[in-house]
Amino acid sequence: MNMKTVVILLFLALATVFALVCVLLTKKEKVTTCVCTELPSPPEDINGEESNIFSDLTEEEMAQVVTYLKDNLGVPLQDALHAEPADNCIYYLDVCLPVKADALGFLDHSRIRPPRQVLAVVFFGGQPDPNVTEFLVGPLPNPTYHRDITLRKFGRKVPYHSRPVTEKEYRDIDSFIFHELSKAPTFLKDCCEYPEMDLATLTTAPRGLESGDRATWFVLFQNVFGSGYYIHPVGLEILVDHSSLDRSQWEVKNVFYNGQYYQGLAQLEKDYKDGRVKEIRVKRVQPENDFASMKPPMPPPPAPASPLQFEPHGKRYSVTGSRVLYQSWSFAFGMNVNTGPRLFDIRFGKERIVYELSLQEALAAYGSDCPGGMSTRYMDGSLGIGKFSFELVRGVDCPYAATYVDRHYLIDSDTPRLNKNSFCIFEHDMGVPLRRHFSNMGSFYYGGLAQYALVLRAVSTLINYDYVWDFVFYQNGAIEVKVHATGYISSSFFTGKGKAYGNRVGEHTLGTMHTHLMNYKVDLDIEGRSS
Ligand SMILES: *[C@@H]1O[C@H](CO)[C@@H](O)[C@H](O)[C@H]1NC(C)=O
Ligand SMILES: [Cu+2]
Repeated sequence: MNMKTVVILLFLALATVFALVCVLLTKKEKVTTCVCTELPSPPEDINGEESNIFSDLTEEEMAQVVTYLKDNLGVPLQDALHAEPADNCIYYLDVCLPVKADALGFLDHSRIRPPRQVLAVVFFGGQPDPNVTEFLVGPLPNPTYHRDITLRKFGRKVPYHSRPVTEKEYRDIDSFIFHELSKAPTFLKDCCEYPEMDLATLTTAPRGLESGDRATWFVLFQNVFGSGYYIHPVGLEILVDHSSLDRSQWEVKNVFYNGQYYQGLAQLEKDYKDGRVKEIRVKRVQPENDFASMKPPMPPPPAPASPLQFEPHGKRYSVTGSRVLYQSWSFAFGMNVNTGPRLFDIRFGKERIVYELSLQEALAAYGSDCPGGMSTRYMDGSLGIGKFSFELVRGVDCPYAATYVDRHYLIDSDTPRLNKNSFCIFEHDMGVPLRRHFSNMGSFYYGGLAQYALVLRAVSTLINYDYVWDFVFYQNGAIEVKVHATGYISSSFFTGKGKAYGNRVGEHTLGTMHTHLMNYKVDLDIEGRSS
């Protein structure tokens, strides 16, 4: 089959959105990151730089809040890294930005600096009526209060079954699935050369169709070392009900293999032995014929080095903490562990033109003739667009000379983790003039302006996909927001009937039809806040 069809690099020149033709215009103050009113009078801090009211939490701040919560919630808190569903644990922390009026009061009207506060999301699994609670914790650096803001924010209790799946729960589900596989040894030996073949599971979402459900289709793939296993499905999919807080009560609700459903793996084994399963033998992929490999099949021929841009007089922008200055531009930037990159207080010249410009969600909806694929509607904000924003490779992910910035996050664990060099900032020649005119009518003249722009970039790897998030600042006052999607496609097993749902990209692989939707919040404040 054709290599090109398989590969992987989807240059979906998606969603090139100019901020001035915005996706979403939020002029109302109703939308706030979290509820931070009714504050005790905060100590005035005159030392911090202006923009740091928008800064992400530092590693030290996260540690302070973890310690505070452990000492003050009055219940034992397990580390989410090891917590069972029936334990209490901190799920994640994020800075709780001040409401806009307080932020502007401070920035524009020399009012008091809003206190630095934290949103702490806690899973209370260790009580008769488990729930998810959101606390406002403050003020940093030495927290003295925590307030339950759940009811005010959501208007109801947040049900425990709706909580996101932690890394620990994924590991436990995996052990559960591999234990279940031992119920179909003959079938798995014949279809998939298992256990010689290394199998891996892939989650899907949503985890049910109605409130209360917590059951996920896991799709099995051949795990090839150094390869995107997303395009090596073996045909087996398993619906696991992991709603019980007692792991020994988890159940296989359904099994799908090559177009047929079975009640469980023991049933599949029995039906197979009785000759009622149409099995397709999937061969173990060898490294030399692995169409999913990122390794070139042969070393590239020697070639002169590729062009590089250089900055003859050094950088023409500066990055101080979370604030970037570039020509007439100034903005603060950060990363929400769930929703991804966020920018605040974007000024052009002396004026603030955007209060907030932030990614909110990336959604991908799939079609397939296999249950995992056909039910998949990923909402990546629930997986962690910021959490999965990993290290950028100098000279590939961003220009060689870019400035790289680290981010810490705290989710699924009590220990802050470091995503090194996960933002990059660079000024670049855009390769096309901003404007030009050559005249030979009436008189001869030429006027042109070379175009350079400043780019803030992060890349999130959400399972198979890699989304390149760009925020581009042009000399003429335009802001461009764009995303490139690359990485691997998502796939289903090719059952013979799959062509209505995508393209056959491998002997057993159906590249499934899908659509992407990215949602940004843009709060424009051009010429003041009222028009
Ligand atoms: C959730 O559990 C916490 C901890 O026990 C409790 O303080 C809170 O009131 C509960 N929330 C609701 C809405 O029941
Ligand atoms: Cu896609």
